Amino acid sequence: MKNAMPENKITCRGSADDDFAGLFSRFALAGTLASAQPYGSGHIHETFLLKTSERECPGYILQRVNQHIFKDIPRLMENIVRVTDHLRRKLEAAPGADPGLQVLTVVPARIGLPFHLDEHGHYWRCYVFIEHRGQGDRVESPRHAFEAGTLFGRFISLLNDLPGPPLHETIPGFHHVEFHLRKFSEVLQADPLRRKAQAANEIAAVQRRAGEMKRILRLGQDGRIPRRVTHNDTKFSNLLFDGRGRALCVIDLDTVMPGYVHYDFGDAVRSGCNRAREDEPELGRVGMDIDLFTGYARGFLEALRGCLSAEEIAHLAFSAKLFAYMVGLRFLSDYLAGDPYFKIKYPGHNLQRARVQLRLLTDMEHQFSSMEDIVSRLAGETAIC
Ligand code: ADP
Ligand code: GN1
Ligand code: MG
Repeated sequence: MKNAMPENKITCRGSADDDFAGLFSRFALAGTLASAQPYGSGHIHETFLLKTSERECPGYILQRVNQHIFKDIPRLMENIVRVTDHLRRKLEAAPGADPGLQVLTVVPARIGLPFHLDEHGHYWRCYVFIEHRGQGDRVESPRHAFEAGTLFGRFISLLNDLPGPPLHETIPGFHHVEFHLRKFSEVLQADPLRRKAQAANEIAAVQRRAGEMKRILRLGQDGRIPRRVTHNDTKFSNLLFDGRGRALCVIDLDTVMPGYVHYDFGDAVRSGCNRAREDEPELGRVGMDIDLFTGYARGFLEALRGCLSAEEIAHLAFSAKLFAYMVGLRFLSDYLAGDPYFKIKYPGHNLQRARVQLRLLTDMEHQFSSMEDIVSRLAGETAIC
């Protein structure tokens, strides 16, 4: 793991014009604004750490929410308020829990809404900054992977009884592989920047596997696996860790909505069990660490003991391949389209990210029977319903 550092100064768009003092005054914040700095390495929003002059006041995370990706921010924030309220209520009743550190706290705007809409039409939101010592960008031990699995598994289990209507779908088709394949075909056809030739191998790798990747979609369509409330962006960097390496809090709740358990298992494995970074330049270093996989699977299955069906468990190992594939496909489409979606730091960044995912997928294919054995052994150690 590495400490959370302000990394995205280069890609921070539009921040120079933002009036942080004005924004600070719009939210129900305690203290006096001392500084505002770009923060974190997320690919989607413009994120800032706000510090106050008073020692006793916490820091805050202020985000300009990406409106190109999230089309209905009031509904998105409605989801987040429902989810964080529910998690907080559950944790308040749990002995030894610390909801202030373990759940995101949304700070409302002074007019009472959970966001602020500025005069330029930008949506802003604010969270209490959670003190942490590390993020899951690099996972160094099976113990950390276990911690991550426990937290993401517990997230699903705590939200199993979320009352009320289904959450809003904040990005339609977010994990619908056919939808992503259609977008890919369109951009390939148009090839607006004439980038197709540089990505010929990756394009072929995606096309070759398109059929087999529809498995989870079909299981869902046939009603063989249940819809649950899932996080849907279980990249390890969306976990905060404390100084003792314990996973504290799940962050980045924009995509919490109905999904399959496979989404949270698969995305976490492809992000956290890779020996290399998501944009590793040296492809020879990319590969899935089977010990990290085992650690993650153990934590996840233990946290969901008694909750998952045999059918769900049977496809967990496959979901890791699906997410290496689908995230690779999305990076590749974004590269071909001219990088409108994921923030980049250099022109071929998304192509390199796609290469890493596809290399990881190939390595998972080699290790697949071991992955299946591990999941079935660990699941056998936990009761299933
Ligand atoms: P993105 O969708 O762009 O990844 P995130 O919501 O994940 O946006 O936030 C970006 C980064 O900001 C995170 O990776 C983390 O470093 C930091 N962050 C977000 N919320 C908090 C919080 N409440 N406390 C501490 N750090 C946070
Ligand atoms: C984005 O928001 P962030 O940086 O945690 C993306 C995920 C991708 C990931 C790849 C809303 O995650 O789906 O898997 O990048 N989030 C969204 O790094 O598209
Ligand atoms: Mg994030």
